[in-house]
Amino acid sequence: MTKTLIDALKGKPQKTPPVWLMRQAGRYLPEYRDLRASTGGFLDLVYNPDKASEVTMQPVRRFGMDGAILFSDILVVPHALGQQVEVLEGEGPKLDPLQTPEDFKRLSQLKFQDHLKPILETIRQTKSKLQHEGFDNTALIGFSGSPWTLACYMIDGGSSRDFVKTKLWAYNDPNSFADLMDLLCEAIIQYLNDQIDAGVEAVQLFDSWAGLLDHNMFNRWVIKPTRKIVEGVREYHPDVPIIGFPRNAGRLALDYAQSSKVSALSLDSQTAPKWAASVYQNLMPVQGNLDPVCLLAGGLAMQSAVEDILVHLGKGPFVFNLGHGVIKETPAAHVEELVAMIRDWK
Ligand code: 1CP
Repeated sequence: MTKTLIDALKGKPQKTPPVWLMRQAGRYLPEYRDLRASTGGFLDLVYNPDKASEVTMQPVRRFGMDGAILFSDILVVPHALGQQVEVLEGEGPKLDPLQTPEDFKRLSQLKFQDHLKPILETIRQTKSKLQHEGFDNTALIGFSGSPWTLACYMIDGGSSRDFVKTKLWAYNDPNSFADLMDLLCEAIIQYLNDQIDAGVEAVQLFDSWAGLLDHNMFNRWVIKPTRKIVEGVREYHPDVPIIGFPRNAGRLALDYAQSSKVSALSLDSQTAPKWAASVYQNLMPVQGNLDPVCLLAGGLAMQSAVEDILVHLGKGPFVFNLGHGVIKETPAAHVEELVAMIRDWK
């Protein structure tokens, strides 16, 4: 049976646009906070298939989303390559940063697939829960961070506004930086293919920090590696849609749409829906792009922004989403209202 989300991502307009939200599982949901409180660290939750599949199901059960995004994190990839990763309460991720090309020797693909087995088990358990609970139209979405965004965390060692260390490395020593990117591309191709074999029906590549690069760097470290990954996944799984999310890339997102070969483009909130309809939706299906703060605000502000998105993008191949992840203070009632508005829209 075909699912509306997958059909939309393959270019077929839907009468009612399918909807899912980035970070739809997380701290804004009381049931997530409960489960999180009964588990040690964040990564313990991620590597526990029983609990991670429960968390994946939470927003589906509550709101009836058309997409269930695997509950995990982009940082499991550097972790599986042997880098030390912690996610600290209230502080975000901390990694033992790569400081010289010598440090690459600490990374290895030897245990990569073994390390990620619990996540593939989460996928299998989630598929079975979706089926048993009657969510026949909900598609399971897998994901990875893109090489550039992963490199940002691996070299800077945690969150940053500008990831200067990573950019400096790419400017000063592009050859060793290319070695790291090649290793990441290979690992990501393997990981996404494994996720698809385990049951995900679409995948998203999160390039959260794509907007930090000038046009030359963007081409070399965002577009080219993305195309390589798309080709590496299509070789084994030609029919599985691949959504690209080059966040804050501005005008460069058009180059990405034209050259990266992704199946669909996830838009950040800066992109005007009317413009996106004429420029991007002619090229490929689009996904997006309500401002997460507008969802937090709710009320009239949210209603008019949602209307604007639906009027301009809703008739073409389109998936409703946010321009970035749900903010943790967001009332669940706003998400409920949002989903109802989309379902009622004609
Ligand atoms: O204790 C907690 O609950 C930790 C908070 C948290 C959560 C809920 C982290 C740590 N990761 C996640 C889940 C997560 N991360 C998902 C789950 C599925 C869903 O969307 O519901 C996904 C897809 C991600 C992806 C992710 N992690 C990205 C890409 C998307 C984005 O937000 O830009 C990035 C950049 C990360 C790194 C990361 N992990 C955690 C945090 C707080 C961050 C962001 C740090 C930063 O802003 O630099």
